[in-house]
Amino acid sequence: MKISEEQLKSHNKKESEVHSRHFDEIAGRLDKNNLNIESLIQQLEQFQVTIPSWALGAGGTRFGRFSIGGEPATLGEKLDDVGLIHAMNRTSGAISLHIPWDIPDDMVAIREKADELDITFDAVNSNTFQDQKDQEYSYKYGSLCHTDKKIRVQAVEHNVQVIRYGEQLGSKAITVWLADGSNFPGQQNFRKAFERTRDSLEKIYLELPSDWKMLIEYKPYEPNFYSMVIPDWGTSFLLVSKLGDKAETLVDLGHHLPNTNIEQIVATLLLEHKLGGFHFNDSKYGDDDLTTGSVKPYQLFLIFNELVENIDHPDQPFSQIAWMIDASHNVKDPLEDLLQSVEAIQIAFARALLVDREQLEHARNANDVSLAQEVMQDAFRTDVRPLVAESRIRSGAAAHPLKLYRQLEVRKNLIKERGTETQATGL
Ligand code: PSV
Ligand code: MN
Repeated sequence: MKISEEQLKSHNKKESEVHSRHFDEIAGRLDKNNLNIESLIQQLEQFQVTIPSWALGAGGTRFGRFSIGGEPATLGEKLDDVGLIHAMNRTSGAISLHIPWDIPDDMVAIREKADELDITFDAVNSNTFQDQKDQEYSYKYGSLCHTDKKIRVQAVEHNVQVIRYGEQLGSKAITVWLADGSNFPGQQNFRKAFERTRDSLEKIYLELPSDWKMLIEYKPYEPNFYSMVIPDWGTSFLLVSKLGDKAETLVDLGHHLPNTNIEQIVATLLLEHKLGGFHFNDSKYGDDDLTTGSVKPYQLFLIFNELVENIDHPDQPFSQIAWMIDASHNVKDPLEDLLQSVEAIQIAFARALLVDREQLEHARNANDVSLAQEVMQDAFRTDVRPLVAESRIRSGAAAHPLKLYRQLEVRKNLIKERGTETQATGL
């Protein structure tokens, strides 16, 4: 299924009266506060959020999975789905591939298709957390940290292969997430596991093309429950600092223990120029992989507040940060969920752009705690949806992507095209 320009235009025409009223209202208000609305909208127009290839089908838990129907069965169909999202929001012009779930069998055809849909390839992801059918050694007891050199070599070679696929696709980064760790006290020598991991990462790092980055994720638990080799941002930071300039930390919002101050982690990584990117999602308890902004929108805003405060820093360019979603959809239509996530991220960004930085600085210096809170919450409580919609309309997208998605009965069409039995690769 493709969404035509006529369909977008006719949707926007129907929405235009209500949209103009809402937009004029907020534009007038912001104008009075001396905010440059044009530059704000331009920043929103330029902002892109990458869609993960593994989040286009229904996810599952270890208790089962409920099929959604019309799921993309091939990488080509996954690109089509990202194309649909991008046509509706013009903010999702990139896909992040997970190898070996999404190995392109025909590289030329896949690149051509991506070009047609105006989609680029963001970071490629390696997978040493699952055993594959044709794999010689098992990752049951770890990969890059394994006690057995043969297994470490196999895992390093896999990561190098992922880089090679990425080069052919035009990617510029590899994201490494390790499930390595231990389930019981005494099982693993922490120091040796760390050293072996560092040595393996060094070998992968040496294979990076000169204009590439290596992004290293961290996660406190799961699938190992006693210890993880890279459990937190500090350990990731230690590794990326040892590796070199091309290595940076990736912050997956779900990879923190409850109540961790993620915005403070973001601030510290920005200070050290080591913030490589994000995996956006939301959670109540752990790595719940829920729709971004659905549970803790204020936290998302506070994260963007740190990012915007640093937006003009030459050593950590905002445009170089990898903005990616990492989510799983158990009860929602994945495409609806992704549209909602992207919009929540745009809303958080727009609100952060509204923060009166001068007044905030003044409040901080004067230790005026109440005023500092007022400044933050004034921005957070502003309904910026008309600004986000305006930026979409100007870039040729839909005023209300989710509304259009439903009006066009996209899922029904996908089921008609692909059937009810297809299953996308991923977890
Ligand atoms: C692990 O929980 C993770 O966040 C990593 O990014 C993986 O690549 C992805 O999820 C797999 O679903
Ligand atoms: Mn992740």
